[in-house]
Amino acid sequence: MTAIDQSLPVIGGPDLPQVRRLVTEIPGPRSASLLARRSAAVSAGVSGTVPIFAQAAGGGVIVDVDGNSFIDLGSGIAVTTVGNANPEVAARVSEQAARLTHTCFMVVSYDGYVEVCEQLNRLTPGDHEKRSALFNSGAEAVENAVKIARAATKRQAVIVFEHGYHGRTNLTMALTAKDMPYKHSFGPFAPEVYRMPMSYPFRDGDVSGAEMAARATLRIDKEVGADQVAAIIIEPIQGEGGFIVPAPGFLPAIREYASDNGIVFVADEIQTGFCRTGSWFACEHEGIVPDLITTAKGMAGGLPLAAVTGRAELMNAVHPGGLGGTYGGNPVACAAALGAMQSMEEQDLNSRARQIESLMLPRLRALAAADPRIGEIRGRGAMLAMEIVKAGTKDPDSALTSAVAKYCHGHGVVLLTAGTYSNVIRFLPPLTIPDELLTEGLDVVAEAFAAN
Ligand code: PLZ
Repeated sequence: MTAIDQSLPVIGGPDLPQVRRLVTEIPGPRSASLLARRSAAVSAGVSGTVPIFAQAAGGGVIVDVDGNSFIDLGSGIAVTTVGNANPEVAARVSEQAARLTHTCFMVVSYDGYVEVCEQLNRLTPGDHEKRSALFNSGAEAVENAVKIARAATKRQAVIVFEHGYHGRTNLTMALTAKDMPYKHSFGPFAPEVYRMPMSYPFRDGDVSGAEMAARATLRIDKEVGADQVAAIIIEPIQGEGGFIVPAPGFLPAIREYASDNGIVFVADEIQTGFCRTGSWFACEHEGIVPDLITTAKGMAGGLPLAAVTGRAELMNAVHPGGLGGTYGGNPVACAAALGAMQSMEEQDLNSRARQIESLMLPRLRALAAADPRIGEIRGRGAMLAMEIVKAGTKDPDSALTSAVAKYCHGHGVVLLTAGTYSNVIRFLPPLTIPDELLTEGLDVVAEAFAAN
């Protein structure tokens, strides 16, 4: 059962046939049998979205162990931006794995770590002097951003926003807004975390970004005290919260408030970063230069790697030895990141993300115009979403949302949902997906609405 079936693709990447093709019911017999083993071996606390097991993936498809080929509109939650099994990533990973797999950067240094930091310092917004530190997961990067901000400011309070998502560790659960499934029954949570109102144009009515920012900063002044605040952490476009793009002016006003009050402004670009929104970082759309930026996901083409990058004086304010971890910046993950960044630059994936936006938006807007249950289309680049409501209202319809996703999963499309109210369908295709597959994926989404 564990042996790879040689009649199915054993090499993924862009050469896989770029087709949607179902050859069994979903799940097929091999996936069904692996699902049974999964539930007998894996904690029930770890859930699954699409009931298949993957065999190979690349371009814009995921092939399962029964030979079904799915259109991938999720990129493993915004990770395989450069395509699954990207050839440059795979080549560098195998070269690195054959040379050395680990020394622990805190014990013996290696060049890949330094080169990734150089690239991060170069690519992130702002031309000030920067430093970076590498970690394993997005949550770990966010935790370390808080450590750095606290050490640098000698303050403790951390400001986050409604609908925000920052991870599943104890501190990052405290930073995350949503109870189910992320926080429920896992408290107590870390103290000194304060949640402020977020600009959510679809639900705010006619309130400008500046007004929403003033609501938040007045509350910081009154409830926390600006001079107590170490960091303000915000996703420039909220990911798990439902691809909420704040009203223009909101982010710049929060950024300015942070500067005026000696608060470290942290942009969590773990989901939005690395070409996803049509620029290297989503902050750039409003000309924001963060003090610290957290990155992960798309940066390393599928290998676990995360980073904090920021002003040298903040990053260097931590005592020597204060940051680290056994695996942070593992050489194989760094090799993958260098391959991924090379692909992004060589293939100009920022332009590709903008092309994907112009291909998808008219189609999504036409669907919304014809169906009152689609309340809003929003997002940027290859990070687009539809918010699903009961027709004629703004009441979230999570049942319809999951029915649409389920229909897509049964018809050869990997589709993800999101949102505080679990009523957002989100599109995060790999930027290597061919146009025809993207269009076909949207055809299936349209069928899903018609069938529900
Ligand atoms: N910050 C903005 O999007 C991860 C979480 C999926 P890790 N988002 C996907 C899930 O259900 O666990 C994320 C993010 C933002 C931080 C994180 C955390 O990154 O690598 O999952 O720890």
